[in-house]
Amino acid sequence: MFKKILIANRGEIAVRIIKACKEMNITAVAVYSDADINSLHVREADEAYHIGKSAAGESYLDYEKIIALAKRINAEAIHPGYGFLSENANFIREVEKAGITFVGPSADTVDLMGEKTSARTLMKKNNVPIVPGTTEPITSLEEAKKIAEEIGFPIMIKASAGGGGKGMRKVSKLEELDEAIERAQNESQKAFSSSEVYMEKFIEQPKHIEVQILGDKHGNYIHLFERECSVQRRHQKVLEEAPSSSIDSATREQITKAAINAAKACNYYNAGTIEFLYDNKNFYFLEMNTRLQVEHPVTEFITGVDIVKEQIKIAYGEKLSFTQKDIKLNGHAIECRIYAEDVDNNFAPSIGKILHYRTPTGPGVRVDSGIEIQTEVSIFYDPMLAKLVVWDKDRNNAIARMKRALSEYQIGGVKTNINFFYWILEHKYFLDSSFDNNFLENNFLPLTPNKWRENNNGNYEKAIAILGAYLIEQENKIHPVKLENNNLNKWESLKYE
Ligand code: MV4
Repeated sequence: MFKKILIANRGEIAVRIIKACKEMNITAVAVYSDADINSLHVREADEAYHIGKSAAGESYLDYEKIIALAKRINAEAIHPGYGFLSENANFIREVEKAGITFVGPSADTVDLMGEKTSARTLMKKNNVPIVPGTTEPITSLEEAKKIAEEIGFPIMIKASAGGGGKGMRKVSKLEELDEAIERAQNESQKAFSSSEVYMEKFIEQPKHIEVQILGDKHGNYIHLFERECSVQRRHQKVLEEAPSSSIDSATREQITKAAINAAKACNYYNAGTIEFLYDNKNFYFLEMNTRLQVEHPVTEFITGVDIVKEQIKIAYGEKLSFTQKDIKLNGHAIECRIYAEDVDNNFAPSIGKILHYRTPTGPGVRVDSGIEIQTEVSIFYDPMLAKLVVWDKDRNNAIARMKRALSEYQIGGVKTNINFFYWILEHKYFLDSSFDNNFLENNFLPLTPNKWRENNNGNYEKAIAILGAYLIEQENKIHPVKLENNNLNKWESLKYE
């Protein structure tokens, strides 16, 4: 097994990967920017190295610096987490050129799946249902008109190089098509340096259902069932669950089979996710995410598989140690993404220092946190602070458990969306699973007085904050994080005056 892995990320996912490394007896190496000098991932790692300024472009995205560091400290592998460099094929190529193992799929697979028309072509060939539309970029307006009329309006124009909701445009009638295509091409050129766009039929009120897969480097594949990810706002997921309560077991069998076909079609290895749109009748391939995803813990809860450890074993070249029939779907898991944001102010990011922090505990509760008391939540990175994940034997019990866990979550110093989750968890459409991808946009009106507001667990006594501040100050004194070797019990030498 690897002896040392560099984690090219920050926040909760860096912490998550560090924990997997420690359990596997692998030295976990953190990297950090100016803004993250005192952050949790640095404290938890075995070693931590400063890599640059707070802006991600000058630190977490600076892959030459990260690869040079990995070589200098003899890290044998790099785990990219999600975001940042995780789906950058050029990065993967450079990592491998340096003789370091990338914990993820091959650069060629990432390229292939990143190009949406080539992905659609491949899926169609391999019995994975795609959204009706073109599998080639649009080259002539005349042809585009003909195809659009065949598909039927409304249609969606999408950038070949886009994804995750970026570079999409809905067109409702033929007269709007010419201008929409030209605009989409211009926007795509600006955003992705490629003007290629293609067309899909617009799927009305779909759900977003995705399937987790694992493939090893020996051609073995398994799926870990699906996740329901329709509760989102502006393409940011807010709450995810596994399994989806919208599909029956026959559909589950088909969609997971399609996902395995998709993974095989692109010679996938490591952990990956195939996204589908589901309109309560059919499901359609949307795109493949060639990385570990934020919401992987709900899948871990219902299958008992540690996805991050599997990623590391696969990267090392091990065969999958289980087959499909070893994987059983057990119970129900829900994840709430805890963001530092002001729900009442159009979900604007809320920055500041964490003055009080107490996380939920108890049966079936998991908190993947990137923060602790005294963490400075800055403008430089995504405002997701933590993920609260619960498991119980069925959906109703999991919902009740999530509400209990939310009531225990105490965060002081920044505004959070904690209370907002009561609104979701008590909404009729959530409870009866009739929500779709527009659930929040269509139903949440922040200005009306809502019951969720009454759960006012965001404000804490200043005294508690001051005590917490004192304790962390003491820790800083005995454990300056600038030390490159973190491997000491920092609490042993703590002295109270
Ligand atoms: C669509 C669609 C309807 N029809 N494609 C948004 C994310 C990106 N991966 C694709 N997206 C969509 N593609 C067709 N042909 C609606 C969406 C969509 C959406 C999809 C999943 C979850 C949330 C969404 C929110 C808005 C739009």
